[in-house]
Parts: sequence; structure tokens; C-alpha cells
Amino acid sequence: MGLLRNRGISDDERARLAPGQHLVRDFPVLHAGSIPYRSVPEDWDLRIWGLVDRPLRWTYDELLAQDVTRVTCDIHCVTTWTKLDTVWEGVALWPLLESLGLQDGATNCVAHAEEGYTANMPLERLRAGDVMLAYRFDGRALEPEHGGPLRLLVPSLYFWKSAKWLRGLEILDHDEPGFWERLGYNNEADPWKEERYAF
Ligand SMILES: Nc1nc2c(c(=O)[nH]1)N[C@H]1C(S)=C(S)[C@@H](COP(=O)(O)O)O[C@H]1N2
Ligand SMILES: [Mo]
Repeated sequence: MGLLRNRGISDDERARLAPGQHLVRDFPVLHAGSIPYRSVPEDWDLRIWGLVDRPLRWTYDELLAQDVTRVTCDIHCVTTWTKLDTVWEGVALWPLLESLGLQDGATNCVAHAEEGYTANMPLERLRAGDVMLAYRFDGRALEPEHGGPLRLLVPSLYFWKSAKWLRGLEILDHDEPGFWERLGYNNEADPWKEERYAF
């Protein structure tokens, strides 16, 4: 299937497809449940808590007031689509986490999104410069379909880890499986190792 679906793509594009992936040019919309809202709720906030010296709470305006980072990256969904050269803007995550004072023993992160969606990852995976809190895509405000007002972006992992409608990050000293991980998705989720499912 992958072979047929990947006819007509360039060698450069092919080399950037993780194993078992096929290229898409559109931007599929994929999530469990429903889109929680179309505009930013009055009481919206973003929190970072757990093993940090200075827990964070930002309103939407405070989020927008931070320095803006732009990232161009490829994204890989476990359902086998890959989209190349996606352009995101938002707040670089690792410097932000460091500024909060990561405590000794902080090793893991759980992203908390609307409607109870969660995704877990080792803190280590958040160090990369392309990890961000993303509120713009392709030069425009991030659409509600794609997680607006805010989503996590972790390009090095299958895209389910990039929680849409993000509301918080919890810093832990142990791992806790997220929404899909509890349902049998692979805990690590490295697309280049094809870590799709647990079994
Ligand atoms: N809150 C939330 N975030 C989510 C999901 C979800 O169900 N809920 N699905 C994940 C999955 S499986 C994928 S592939 C991507 C899809 O993002 P997109 O709809 O912008 O393509 O969102 C991820 N983030
Ligand atoms: Mo996915």
C-alpha cells in the first residue's frame, strides 16, 4: 500500500518518510471526541505544574505576549500519513521549562488537554529546539480543528503526542500512560523506529 501511495514523489520526499508512512499534501484532522470550542473561552489558561520551582499559569494574552519561535518540521501520524514542511509558530518549550526551575528527579511529562485527553513523554524528548507550544500554523491562527487555540508540538514523536487544545503540562518523576498509550499505543512513539503499538 505504501509503495502505491508513494508513487510520484521525489527522492528527497521519500527519504523524509519514516518507515511505513505515506505522503499527504492536505492536512488531515484526527481526534477522539469533539472540538471543544471555536473561540478562546473567557477562563482559558495554560498551566505547568508538578516538579517545577515556579508553577506557571498564563492567560491567553500572557501566552501571546511571549517571544515567538517559528519551526518548520515534518509530522508523522501513526495512521501512516506524513506531512512535510509544516510551519508553526508559538513559544519554544524547553527554555520555558528551564525558566520555571525543573526540580531534581523531574523525568517525565504528561500533557493535559481538553476533555481529559492526555499524552505522556520523557522530559528528554522536550529538549529539542522544534518542540513548542504552538498557536499559529502556516502563518495563521491555529484552527480549532487542529487544536486551536493551543497545541503541543513534538515533531520527533508520532503526532498523537502533540496534544491539541492543550491546557497544561505536568512534570513528574515517573511515567504515566496517556489516553492512547492506555489503549495500546506504543509508549515511546518514535516514528523512525516505527513504534506504533504496544504489541
Ligand atoms: N486533545 C487531543 N489531541 C490530539 C488528539 C486527540 O484525540 N485529542 N489526537 C492526536 C492524534 S492521534 C493525531 S494524529 C493528531 C492529529 O492532529 P491534526 O488533527 O491537527 O492533524 O492530534 C493528536 N492530538
Ligand atoms: Mo494519530
